[in-house]
Amino acid sequence: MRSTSTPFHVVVATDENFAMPTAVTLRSLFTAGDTDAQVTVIHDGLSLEAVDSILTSLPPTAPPPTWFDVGDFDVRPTTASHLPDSTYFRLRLADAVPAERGRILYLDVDMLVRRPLGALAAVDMKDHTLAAVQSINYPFVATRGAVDHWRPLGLDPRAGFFNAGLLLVDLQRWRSRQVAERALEYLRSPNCGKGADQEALNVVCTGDWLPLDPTWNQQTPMLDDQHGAHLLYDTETIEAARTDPHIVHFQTRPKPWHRHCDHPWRSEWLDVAAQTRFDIVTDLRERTIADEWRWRTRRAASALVKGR
Ligand SMILES: [Mn+2]
Repeated sequence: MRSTSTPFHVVVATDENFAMPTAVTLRSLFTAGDTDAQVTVIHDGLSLEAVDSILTSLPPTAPPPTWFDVGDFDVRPTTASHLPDSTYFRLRLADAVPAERGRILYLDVDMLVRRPLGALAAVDMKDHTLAAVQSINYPFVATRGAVDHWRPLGLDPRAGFFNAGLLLVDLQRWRSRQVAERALEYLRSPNCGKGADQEALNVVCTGDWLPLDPTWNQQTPMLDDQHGAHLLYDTETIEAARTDPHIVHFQTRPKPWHRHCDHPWRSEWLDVAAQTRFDIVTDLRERTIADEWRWRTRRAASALVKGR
């Protein structure tokens, strides 16, 4: 059962560039059945236009989200990262919601919610700070690229490593264990690898997270048989997460808003996108034309340089 009678609280983090996918993720959340979900959007100064576009992309009956501006929250990890700065905003999630909230669900904005989240909201977290889905790419702490300095950090190499795209968070434990502060400290330490805040959260919460069924965070590598999902789950569990996931995570590029995306759940994402204020179909068409021109220009330039 839910620990409180208040509606489920969902937190997302975004910036101006991700306004459109944010609208799609939130629209999918309400469409999938969580019509009374409380939403907090963490951002770094969205334009009024972006805020308005996200707001008007939601069903008219949806409770309006609250907006939390991280201000000059400046995370400078010691290692260069391929990820957008907004990935670090999730570390502010406990500041962004009212103190009385027991638990919240953090979602990446490259996710498509397909089922109501009530069962997730009610999960018995068994005194863990987080519940999350184990990473398929980096299933264990000692997997190359997960926590490369696990030995000096004194971590169990065989401990699981989670994907941080979906986090069910016990806020009281998150605060009392100073998860955000310690994650920031790790990000600035020489041991920090390229895994950004996902790595930091795994280091800080190692052994302190409850593994969830993969249907709650269908990671892209689950879609084929070459990526080790079979080392973690039985065939039935994998099949269910593949064919009817509760949440799809468009984890890798191209994202569904990029051209050349052949992800099997893209068309469903586009269906939801079509219900938002963002004209993604026109956008994709224009981008296709722009890319075509860039390609032609590059080819012409390289022909000149190489003389052929
Ligand atoms: Mn993601």
